[in-house]
Amino acid sequence: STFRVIESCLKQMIMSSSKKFTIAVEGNIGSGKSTVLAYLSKSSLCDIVTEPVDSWTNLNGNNLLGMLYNNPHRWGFAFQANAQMTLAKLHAQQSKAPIKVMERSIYSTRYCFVENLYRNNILHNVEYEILNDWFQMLISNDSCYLDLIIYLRAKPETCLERIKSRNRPEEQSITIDYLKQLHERHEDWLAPQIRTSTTPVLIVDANQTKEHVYNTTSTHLLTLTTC
Ligand code: TTP
Repeated sequence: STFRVIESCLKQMIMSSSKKFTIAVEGNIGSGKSTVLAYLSKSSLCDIVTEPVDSWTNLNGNNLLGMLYNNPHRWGFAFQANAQMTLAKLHAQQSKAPIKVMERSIYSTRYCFVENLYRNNILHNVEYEILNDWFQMLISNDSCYLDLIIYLRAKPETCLERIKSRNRPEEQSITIDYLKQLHERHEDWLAPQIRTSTTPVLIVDANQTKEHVYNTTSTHLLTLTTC
C-alpha cells in the first residue's frame, strides 16, 4: 500500500537519528491540506510548518492574495515572487522534532501556480524566466530538499465545494475551470507514470468526506510516527 512508502521512509529516518525528515503536504486549493496538518500537529514527532496565507493577505497592510485574484495580470508576478520567497524561508527553518511537515513547498509555487499563470498568458515570458531563475537559485540550497510528498488528490468539484463552504473572501472568484487546470498541474508533477517529481510521492484519495479522509490519513501517519 502507499503507506508502506512513508513507513519505510520513517524507519530509515528513525534508524539514523542524526537525519531530520522533511515532508510536504500538497494538493489543489481546498483539497484539505490544513486539516491534515492540524491532525498531524498532535504527534510530538512532527513539527508543523503552515503556509503563510495570513502574511499574503496582510503584507504591510496590503492584501496581496486579494490583489492577485482581482487583477492577476498586474499582481501575478509579485504574488508568485513573494510566495516563492516565503516558502524558501520556511524550508530553511530548522525543526526541533525529527519530522518537519510543511504545508506546500517551493516546488508547488513553481510547478503548479507559476506554470499555470504562464500557460494562461498571465505571466509574460520575461516574468516566467525571472521567477524560474530565482527558483533554480533557491532550490540549489540543501534546505529545500524533500524526503517525501503527501499528495492529497481530490476531484476539482470536491475542492470547489470545500472552498465555497470555508468562504475565504479573496477566493470568491475561483471557478471550476481554474481548479481543473491546477489539478492538471498537480497531476503532471505528482501522478504516477507521468510525474516529473523525483521525490517519493504518497498519494491519498482526498475525495471522501472530509472527516473520513483526514481521520484515515492522520491515523495512519500518527500510528506510524508514534510506534
Ligand atoms: P493553498 O496553498 O492551496 O492552501 P489552502 O488553504 O487553500 O489549502 P487547503 O484547502 O488544502 O487546506 O492556497 C492558498 C491560496 O493561495 C489559494 O487561494 C491559492 C493561492 N496560491 C497562489 O495563488 N499561488 C501559489 O503559489 C500558492 C502557493 C498559493
